[in-house]
Amino acid sequence: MAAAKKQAKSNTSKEDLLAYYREMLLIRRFEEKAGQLYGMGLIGGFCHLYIGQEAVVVGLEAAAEEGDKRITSYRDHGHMLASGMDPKGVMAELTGREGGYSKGKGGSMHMFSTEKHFYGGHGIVGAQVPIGAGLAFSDKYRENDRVTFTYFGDGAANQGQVYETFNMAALWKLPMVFVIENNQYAMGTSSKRSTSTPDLYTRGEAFGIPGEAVDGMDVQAVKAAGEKAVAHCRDGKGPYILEMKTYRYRGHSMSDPAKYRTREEVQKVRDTRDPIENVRELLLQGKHASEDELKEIDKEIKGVVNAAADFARESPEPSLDELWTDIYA
Ligand SMILES: Cc1ncc(C[n+]2csc(CCOP(=O)(O)OP(=O)(O)O)c2C)c(N)n1
Ligand SMILES: [Mg+2]
Repeated sequence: MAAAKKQAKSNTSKEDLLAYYREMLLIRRFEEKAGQLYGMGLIGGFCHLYIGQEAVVVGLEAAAEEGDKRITSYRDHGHMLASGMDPKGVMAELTGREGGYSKGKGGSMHMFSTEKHFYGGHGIVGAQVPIGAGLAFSDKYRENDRVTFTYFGDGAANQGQVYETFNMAALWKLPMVFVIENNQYAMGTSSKRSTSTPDLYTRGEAFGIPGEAVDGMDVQAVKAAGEKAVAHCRDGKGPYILEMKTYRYRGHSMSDPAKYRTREEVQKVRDTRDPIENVRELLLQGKHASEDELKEIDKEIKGVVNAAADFARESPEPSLDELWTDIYA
C-alpha cells in the first residue's frame, strides 16, 4: 500500500490509469487461464507464466510508438498481449491448434507477429539479445526512427553474447533499449547466488551505455523511464539499459517445484508491491472509478479470456499436411 500512496501524487490521467489497469489485468487473467489449461493437459511442453511482471511490458508499451519493435525470451505471453496481438491466436498457439499464431506448430515460446512488430519468443537464454541488435540495425540502416525493445532476464544478463551485443550496439549507436527484467531468479537460482553485482543497470558502463534502475512493479515509473530511454535512442545517441526490479509470482515454468524460496517471500511481494493492486488503489483513491466499475472491468476481461480459451479449444489440431509447410530446406 505504501507504493500506491507514493504514486497517488502522480498526475497520470484517469484514462491512462484505466488503460494500464485493463492491460495488466488482461495479462494476469490470461496467464491464470493458461495455467488452468496446462493443468487440464490442454497445453503441452513448457509454459512460463509472466504473473507479477505485468507493469514492465504495459509501461514500456505506453512509451512506445507505432512501428517500434520488441523481442523477448520464452516468458513471452505478456509481451504479445501488450503489443496488441489477439488473445485468441495466442491461446490457440499455446494449445497447439490451427488457429494459433504459428498454426499450432510453435507453442508458447515460438510466436511472431510482423504486423505488431513482435519478433518472438526465444527459448535459448539470451539468444534474442543479438537478434534484437539486428532488428535495431535494420531500422538504423533504413533511417526510419524506430526503436527496438530487447527484453531479457537477470540470468541472461550474465551471458557472454549480451556483452558482445552491448559492444556492437554502442559502437554503431543502435536505437535499442535493453530491458533487463530482474525478477530475482533464474530458474531455481536466486540472483544473489549467481550474480557478482546486484545492480545490473551498471553493466553497460564499460561500453559507454547509460543505464537506470526502475521499480518494475510501478507502471508509471516504467513508462517514465521508457520515455526517457526511447528519446535517447531516437536522438541518435545509441542504446540504453533499463533494469526493471520486478518479481515473478509463479514458478519458473509450470513444472517448477518451488523449493528455492518461501511462500512468505512471494506473499510479501503480492501484499506490498503488486502492480495491478497499486493502480487499483490509485483509481479508487483518486475517485476515478468505483469498486463496482472495477469489478465490471474484471468481468469484461474474464469474458475476453474465456472467449480466447473457447476459441482455442474449438480450433482443430493442425492437419498432417502442415508437417511440410514453413520449412527451409
Ligand atoms: C543457453 C541456455 N542455457 C540454459 C537454458 C535453461 N534455462 C531456461 S530459462 C533459464 C533461466 C533464465 O533466467 P532469467 O534470464 O532470469 O529469465 P526468467 O526465466 O527469470 O524470466 C535457464 C537456465 C536455456 N534455455 N538456454
Ligand atoms: Mg529471472
